[in-house]
Amino acid sequence: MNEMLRRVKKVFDSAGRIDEMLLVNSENGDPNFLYLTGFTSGVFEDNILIVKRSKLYLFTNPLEYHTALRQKFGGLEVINNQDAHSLRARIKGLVAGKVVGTDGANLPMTAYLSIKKVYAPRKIVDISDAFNEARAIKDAGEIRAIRKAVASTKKALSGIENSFEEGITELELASKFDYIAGSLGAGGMGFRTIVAFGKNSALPHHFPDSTRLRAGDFVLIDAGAKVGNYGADMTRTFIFKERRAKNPELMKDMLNTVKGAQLRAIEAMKAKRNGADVHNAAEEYINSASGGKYRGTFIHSLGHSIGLETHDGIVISKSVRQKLKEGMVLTAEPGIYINGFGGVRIEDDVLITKYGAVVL
Ligand SMILES: [Mn+2]
Repeated sequence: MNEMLRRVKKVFDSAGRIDEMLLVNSENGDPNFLYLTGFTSGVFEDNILIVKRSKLYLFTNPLEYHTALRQKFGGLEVINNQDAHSLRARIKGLVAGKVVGTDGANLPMTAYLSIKKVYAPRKIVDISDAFNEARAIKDAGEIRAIRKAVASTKKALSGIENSFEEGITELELASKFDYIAGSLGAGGMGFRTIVAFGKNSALPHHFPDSTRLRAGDFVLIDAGAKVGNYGADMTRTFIFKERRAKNPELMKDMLNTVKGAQLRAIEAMKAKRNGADVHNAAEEYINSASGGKYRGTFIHSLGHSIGLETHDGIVISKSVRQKLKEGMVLTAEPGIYINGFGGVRIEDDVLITKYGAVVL
């Protein structure tokens, strides 16, 4: 059984009783369509994928037929739809009277209603949770892609300080970062690169704007290069021209405290550990550091799983009782945010193995 058919099996195994799956890769793209095809090239808008336990049928059209054929694997049949009538007949032959699992999180209502009407399945079941469960544990191919994405993100982050200069805007630095990541082999970014200068760094999801860099500012960069369909998610915080900062001692103390918190979290990231324990290890460290002056400044969750999507299903926060498992890839990203002054976040991507956490 090849890796793609093993993914199919994983989803079937957690989906409960269904005869087959049917995905419609709508205009926005369905990550689960990518999960089951592994396609890294092409758009496949409105293409239909029907999945049986050991066979997948992709209904595509002349626009991307050859793109699909080039990425074909054992078990996948690519059908070139030339006319709507024979397409409907063929799909109906596969679907009518069956219990069909579909990706409710990514299926537009209009597509759902049309499947019901045109193909007449016996029942349509939402199996988006089964996809999340399968995707939480990465297989070897997925880990390979994530490692590459992390490597180019890390490399771009380690060279970005060379682009710091007084007066550069956040937008300019963000596009420089994306350019560098692209030249290191990334096929785009998994999300819009965050660059925040000075007090903007206290806003965890600040979008880069025309703010100019000044000596003594924090520079926070949160970015994730994409390789194949898989993205990294990393953050570094720098102090630009530290000797001209108004309060360099506080800035350095914030950096050291966040580093310490991240270390505590990563040490706690072991299989079978509760997600909340991992979050609390970091939060308690921040709350009690430096005489308690950062109490309450860590204002988001410790991390989340990454993969086909930047937020790939699992969250590590104080309210989550979910246990970590081998094969998960999670971020560890504690932060301290002081509104009106600035913020520090450090984020790395971690693979859970039977020997504990491995920082990618
Ligand atoms: Mn993140």
